[in-house]
Amino acid sequence: MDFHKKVLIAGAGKSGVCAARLLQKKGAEIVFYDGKKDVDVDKLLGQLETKENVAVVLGEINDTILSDIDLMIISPGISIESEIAVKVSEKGIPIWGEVELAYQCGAGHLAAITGTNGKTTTTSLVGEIFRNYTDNSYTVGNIGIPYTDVALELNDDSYIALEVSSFQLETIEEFHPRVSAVLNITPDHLDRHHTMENYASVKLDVCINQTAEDYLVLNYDDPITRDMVNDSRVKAKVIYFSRTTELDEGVYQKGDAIYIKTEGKETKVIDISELILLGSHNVENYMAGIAITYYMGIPMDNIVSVLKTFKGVAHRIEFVEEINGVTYYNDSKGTNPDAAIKGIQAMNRKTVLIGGGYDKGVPFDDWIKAFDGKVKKLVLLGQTANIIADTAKKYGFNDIVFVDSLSEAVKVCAEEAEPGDAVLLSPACASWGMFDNYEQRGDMFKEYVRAMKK
Ligand code: UMA
Repeated sequence: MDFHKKVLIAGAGKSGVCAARLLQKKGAEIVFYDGKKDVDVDKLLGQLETKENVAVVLGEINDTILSDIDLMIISPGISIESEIAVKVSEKGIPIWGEVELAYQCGAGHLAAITGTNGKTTTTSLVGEIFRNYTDNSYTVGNIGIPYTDVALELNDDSYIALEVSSFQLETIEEFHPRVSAVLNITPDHLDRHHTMENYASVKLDVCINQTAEDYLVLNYDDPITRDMVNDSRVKAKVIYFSRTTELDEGVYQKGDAIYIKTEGKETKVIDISELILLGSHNVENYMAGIAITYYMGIPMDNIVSVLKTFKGVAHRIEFVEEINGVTYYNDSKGTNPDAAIKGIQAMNRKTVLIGGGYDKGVPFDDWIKAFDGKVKKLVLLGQTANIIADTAKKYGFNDIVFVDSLSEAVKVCAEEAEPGDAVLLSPACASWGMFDNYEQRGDMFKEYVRAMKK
């Protein structure tokens, strides 16, 4: 596609900056827009290839600016129902996200991974398996490195492990992975997608351009993803993974080992005791990773050698320190109730739990029910603090402390926890509003914890 066009980039975060850099290399003229009036324009422009042919609009955008725009690239942080996106779409201007833009400019063998939870761990595992097979491999997307950042380095031999969020899937057109995966669906981002049906549906769009030559990996144990096979958008061959059922084809747990069955032939892949990451949710992530990479054509030897060494990702039930007999865990990536349930389930002792954050309009009932007598104190902060407290009280849990900041939360936890206890940051909410992202929240938590050791 010829990109000698005038492109409106909505959102001056890293997704927008990388899109702008790519488009400048392709000869585009850029109009940057951000709703935040206090964006540091010098810093923003300093990150671009050139300041020439770049305009920056902050706060309101007027119709004159939109009059000669050919394409809009929207950051995943901005809703497609936002005023600017609606205006642009009413003018018939195409709206893409970083995923569509990078796909149209890139090349290579693409595996796209979505779902509510386990995306980052699975994408990271898939990326490491690709790297074990070839140096020409990339791990990008919602995981934190925009796909657009590497698109122009890709060639036909590249292997790309792409984590895709529901927001990024709202704006795809030609995006076509060789293998796609929907790992599971539980409530998340309902403030943006409104209903579970919409949310699940946009996730399945990951396969919308796939053909019978491609593969769609689905979780057999999740009723929503299992039924996706019946959706008319699914043209790809469906490969299931399951912890509970021996499948006719796919990857499954049988006894204490993981097996793969293809064309009726069953092969043992690995004993679960050889895997480093604990928890049944991680067995699912491993199985998804095996299915994705196998159907991407990676030899089983490369897959198994990475399975034995893969240590997971930061901010996901990450051990931080043991101080005065109390073990601190950072699960800042527990950004929705289902992810946070996995966090609390992984604790094998009394736990002081830090929760709360940005309100995505999801219910907290199942998370509170998962406390299972393990949570001795719930320390709450952020927009959802009162909503969570009300839900907890409904289930008879009253050991709640409200705090105004993460540093205060860590202080309270240190006072409340006794030797042998755990302190767990697993907020069940996004970090937005108080932090830039979950990484910053997790890093700050680790910093406050480590400061107590000095
Ligand atoms: N903004 C507006 N108007 C709005 C909303 C936002 O102008 O109505 C502006 C903000 O002021 C900000 C920019 O848009 O300057 C958005 O920047 P950002 O830093 O929030 O986000 P991006 O750089 O666009 O980062 C995105 C993803 N962020 C979100 O989806 C919110 C990152 O996913 C992703 O790693 C990155 O691109 C690269 O692909 C993070 C995330 O939280 C990890 N994802 C959600 C999740 O995993 O649950 C979906």
